[in-house]
Amino acid sequence: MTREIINVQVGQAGNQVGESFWEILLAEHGLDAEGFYKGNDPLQIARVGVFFTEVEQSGSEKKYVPRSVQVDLEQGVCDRIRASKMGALFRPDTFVNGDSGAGNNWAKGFYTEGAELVESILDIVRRQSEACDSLQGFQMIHSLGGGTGSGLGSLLLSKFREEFPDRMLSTFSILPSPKVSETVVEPYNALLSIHQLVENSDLTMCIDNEALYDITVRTLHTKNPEFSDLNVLVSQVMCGVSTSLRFPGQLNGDLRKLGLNLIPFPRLHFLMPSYAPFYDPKARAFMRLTVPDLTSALFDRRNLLVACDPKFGRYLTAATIFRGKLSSREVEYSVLELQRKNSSQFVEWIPDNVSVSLCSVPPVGQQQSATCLANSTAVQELFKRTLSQFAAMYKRHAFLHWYTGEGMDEMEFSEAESNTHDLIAEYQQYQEATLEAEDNEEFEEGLEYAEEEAA
Ligand SMILES: Nc1nc2c(ncn2[C@@H]2O[C@H](COP(=O)(O)OP(=O)(O)OP(=O)(O)O)[C@@H](O)[C@H]2O)c(=O)[nH]1
Ligand SMILES: [Mg+2]
Repeated sequence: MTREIINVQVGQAGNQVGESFWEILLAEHGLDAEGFYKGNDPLQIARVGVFFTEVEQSGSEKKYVPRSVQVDLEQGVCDRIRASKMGALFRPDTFVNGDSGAGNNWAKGFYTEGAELVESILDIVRRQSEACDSLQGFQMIHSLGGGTGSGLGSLLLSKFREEFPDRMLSTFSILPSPKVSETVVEPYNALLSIHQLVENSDLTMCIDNEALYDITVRTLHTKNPEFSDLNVLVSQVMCGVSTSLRFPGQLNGDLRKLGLNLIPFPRLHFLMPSYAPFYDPKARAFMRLTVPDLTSALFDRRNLLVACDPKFGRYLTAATIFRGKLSSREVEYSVLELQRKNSSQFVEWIPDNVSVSLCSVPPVGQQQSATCLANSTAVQELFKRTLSQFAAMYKRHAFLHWYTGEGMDEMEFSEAESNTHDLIAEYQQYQEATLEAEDNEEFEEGLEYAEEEAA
């Protein structure tokens, strides 16, 4: 039986990243631009139903279309996708557009412009879920810096939670960076979204534009990266992350199992993806990575999609997936070795906290690759960065009238601020937690203190 996922892409970043994600997915599953299977490896097609719906065709050929909804509050991006070579593949009745945009305002996405579109989006989602054998959950692609992906995206998550309480909700959430965008209110939009994600998402893969920019400039030697350059990285990583969901295998085969292995505490579900190899296309011919090279790259900050240093935190859990014709024994050994040599970086109170899986199908055009999803306490750096940018403006109530003008209560800003404070404190507590009992008492007290502070 197929356990399906519904993809929902919201706003400009969501749709642009989604476009490259689906393009790679087609290639990996041997589908042509019209959705017909042209491959020759049964592994490619075995679990194609997780992300694609089979459509009846006259004749014997089967056609596969993405199970996806494309949402934006402006026309432009979706129109461009409709007109692109990918455009023909999405069902025309799965596009939902407004025309006024959310103008970088989270409140417009969540409370006003976006709220008007919610019912029509839910209608499509309901129809898609009814056509499923056994829906496992949702995947949302969106940015947190603008108004639509962040505001309407958050609203949609809360609606999914209400209507599908027992399905998994996962997000690929793109965090803003001043290196990539100059809009001043992005920290507001991002923090308001984080506040929602803490409650309404089960698994959030944090994709940080700051890190994407750095990798593109430093590793790929692209001088002035554009969104399309960054999105190639994001979609590679998304394909890596979803490998265990899309190909047959034992480990982490669905979103719930992935969540079970990675999330020790419900609020701490913000994962940092890393990927190897990122390469300069010009140098590609000379690349040949050994298994230990791949492994150490996964735990190297330069391969991480979040601009923070994992060395300053500790790994609660991690899931690695290696692709290509690799020896499973060698892969397991090399991950264990890495943990042994860096044992202080992995919390000792979760034994065996790094899982390893192997998929023999490599990414198209590559011999081998590896992806890691890490639940590391170092992710607090990302929240600290966003929080301090938020707090600087909020202290003076700058730009607040744009939000209250949409009917938003100022309280929501302070709630978002204190929720994020708590989140950072929780990561810090678990970073310092040890096996010993006396420390644990202090630890419990610390947590209680943090809770009282929050109340
Ligand atoms: N990586 C990446 N980031 C993007 C892309 N497009 C926009 N961003 C970032 O996303 C944030 C802006 O959000 P958008 O997705 O453009 O906004 P939106 O969701 O369409 O919302 P509004 O346009 O405000 O209604 C900024 O931080 C941008 O740097 C993209 O294609 N890729
Ligand atoms: Mg937009």
